Amino acid sequence: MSAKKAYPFGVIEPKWQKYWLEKGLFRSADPGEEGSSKPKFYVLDMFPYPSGSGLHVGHLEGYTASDIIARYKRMKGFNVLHPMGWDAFGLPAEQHAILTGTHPAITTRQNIANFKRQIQAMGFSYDWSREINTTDPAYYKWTQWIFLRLFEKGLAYVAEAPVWYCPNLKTVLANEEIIHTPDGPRSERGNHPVIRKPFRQWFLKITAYAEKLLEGLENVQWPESIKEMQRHWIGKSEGALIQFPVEEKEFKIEVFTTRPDTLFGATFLVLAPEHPLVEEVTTPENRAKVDNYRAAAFLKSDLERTELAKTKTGVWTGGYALHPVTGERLPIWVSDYVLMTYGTGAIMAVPAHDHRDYEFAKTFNLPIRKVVIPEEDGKQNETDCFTGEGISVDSEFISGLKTAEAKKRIVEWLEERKLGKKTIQYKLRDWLFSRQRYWGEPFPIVWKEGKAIAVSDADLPVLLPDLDDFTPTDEGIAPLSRKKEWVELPDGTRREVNTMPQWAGSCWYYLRYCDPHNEKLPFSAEKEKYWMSPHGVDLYIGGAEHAVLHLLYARFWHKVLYDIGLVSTPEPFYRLVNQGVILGEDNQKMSKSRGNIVNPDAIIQEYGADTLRLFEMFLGPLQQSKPWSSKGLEGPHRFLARVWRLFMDEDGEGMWVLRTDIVDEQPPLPIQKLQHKTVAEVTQDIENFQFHTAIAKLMTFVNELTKEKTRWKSVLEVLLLLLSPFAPHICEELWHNLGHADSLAYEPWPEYDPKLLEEQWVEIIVQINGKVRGRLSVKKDTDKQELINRAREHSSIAKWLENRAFSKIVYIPNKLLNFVFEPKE
Ligand code: ANZ
Repeated sequence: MSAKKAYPFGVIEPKWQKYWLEKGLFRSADPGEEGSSKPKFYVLDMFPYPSGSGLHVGHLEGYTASDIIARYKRMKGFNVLHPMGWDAFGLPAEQHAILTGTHPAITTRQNIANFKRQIQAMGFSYDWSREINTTDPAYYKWTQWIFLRLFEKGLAYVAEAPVWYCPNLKTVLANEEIIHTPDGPRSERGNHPVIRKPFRQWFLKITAYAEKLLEGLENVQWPESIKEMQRHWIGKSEGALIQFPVEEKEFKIEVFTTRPDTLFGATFLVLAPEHPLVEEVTTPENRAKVDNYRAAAFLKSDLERTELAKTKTGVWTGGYALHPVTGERLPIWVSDYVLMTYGTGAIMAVPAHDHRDYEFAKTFNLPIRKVVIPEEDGKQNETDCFTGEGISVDSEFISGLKTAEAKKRIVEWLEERKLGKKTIQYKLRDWLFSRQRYWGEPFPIVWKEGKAIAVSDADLPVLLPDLDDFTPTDEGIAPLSRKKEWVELPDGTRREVNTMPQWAGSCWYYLRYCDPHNEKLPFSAEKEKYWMSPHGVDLYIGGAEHAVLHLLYARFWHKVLYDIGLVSTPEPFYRLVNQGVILGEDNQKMSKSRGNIVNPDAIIQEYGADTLRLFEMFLGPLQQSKPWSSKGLEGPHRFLARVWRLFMDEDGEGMWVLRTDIVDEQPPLPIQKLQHKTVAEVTQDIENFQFHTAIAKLMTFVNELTKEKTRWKSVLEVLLLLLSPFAPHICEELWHNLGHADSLAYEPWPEYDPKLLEEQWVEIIVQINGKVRGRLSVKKDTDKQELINRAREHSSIAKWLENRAFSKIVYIPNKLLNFVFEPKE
């Protein structure tokens, strides 16, 4: 008997998939429906873009993890929302259409069918009655509707701006869609070179939410690295704006600095090449030089311009500014290391304390004046450029002050004389929200006499019309502009011809899952509140590559919806878990060109979905990157075959029958102990997303049981329940063979008796305002935060914690956790 065909997965798996689907077993109960009085748990996957190449093993890693949690939570007594859908607008379907002439809607439909087949073949417990598709007019109607809410609030506007344009893709791209490589800036999608070009575009005012987007990060359970990336992207800097009068002119140049305390070390000013005052300050003798320099700078990317290592370039304008305190003449230069898109586009250069200014001063022989010294002696003369904080020197009335105090004093002084003020700057830019492409949501906007007018809600959706030719034009004019009868309306208005970027549909899809068939609203308040309270989606699993794009955009839309009272929580996603990247067997990123992509269909054919699920989790810790190994499939497969043979035997004709030595008796104490230990450990591991170690413990359990002469039915049942979130098909089959009529999907998760465990297990009493509301069995010395998380997710405790802010948590190690709330008014 070959190990591969060691049990009949080819029969069992389709059979149970059909059973689950036909019974609608994983339909979650909406508020008011039977089952909705249970505590709820919303576990979300990042929905896929249905590409032509089908699912890859990386998708399956995250989806397997979320499915384990969904199945586990159901058994723990939760009403689980676990939906799936398709993020189906986007470039690849359109590129394919341009090449083959097939309408993107057709390709998309085929790809979705293929993805769905592959996902269902994995036995994931999705509630398919909630399936959504961002390209469905019944869905994008509401994407347009939400856009109109942003438009009404002044958060969507049109502006002419230099933006990234990709000549290959023939579209403009958002900052977030550009990657900076040693060969210059490139498009994230397709890796094509991109250039800067001025264009009339739609923008969303995400900058208005910079502070809220920062603050909200404090209240979510996300990996610190992702929070850091968002903080960095938002880029908050506290500093000052300082006015420098210009010699012989009426106007002043305003600079932004984070180090106003270094004002007395400023020896020249630098303007960005695009700065409007360059014209005004440049003297006739310097004009030609300055103009040439500006033209060259326009072609460079911001990253090229600001790179530290780069040799500094620049030109003198011939003009002078005056130091606001001393009145000293400071030459005004133009250099491309100063960006027009940040601060005021002008800086005071302090070469003794800023590296870039230092390089510039060295290159052009400009004076360097030291005005800050380190607090500790000794370090004093280590370098000519000291960027740290310290004590001000040679700085008139701020000399002798420490940096923080010096900043405060100088800003007060400038504010009193209206020469400057405190300010906060963000690196975040408004979100470029239009694309000159076909396959996206049309804007619900018409134009009249140069004015953008909202299409009324009653006229939504604005349907995407059919086209014969999807090719964008060289000038980046949207393909929809060719459809004259669509663009020109009888009342003389013209439709907006750009479409929304792919990110639009994924900004709110998790809300639509709460109420996917609502025809009157994007979702009802009641359903939104039921599924999203108290803190948003309970668990969101997906790739870390979405750290700033999707996860920032969705948070922004959510916060706008929160401000207009459409959603009940300030943040969309409470807990975020990133699965690690699965590399090819060669330890390289999987890609078509390397030929190291693994096709799940072939594996399911050969080993079955249960083996693939186990294997995906057994590769290593969920959050870590790890290489694929086809040889590794044998291990989990043999394990499942061993599980099978604990229950089943071949009869004389080669048919599988239930073993005759399974007994309905109390197992001996050592087996009981093993069982309770396994339950405790597997439970703890699942709670901590340590699926690989949970599987290892189940393997040990099975090995030990295989050694025994007797098969105790009660122990075998516990094994099936524990294994079922990982390998649901084989467990359903064996559960059924043991004589159960119903699926095990809603059987209570096995309990364990702490008395039967070694003494390192303790029972924690959980109190709410001093009243006992539940108990948690955990390993001794489990830390406080972990306990709080466990309590929040515990079926009988969770409801006491929902929607309430507690004032303190009393914790007595290994004994008690008491949540203390302010009394209700
Ligand atoms: C004087 C100074 C002295 C500065 C010093 C730094 C150190 P972050 O922290 O990134 O906000 N700056 C301001 N606007 C700029 C622009 N448009 N392009 C390039 N550089 C710009 O950096 C703020 C600092 O970056 C500002 O503070 C300014 O240089 C520079 F010892 O002003 B500083």
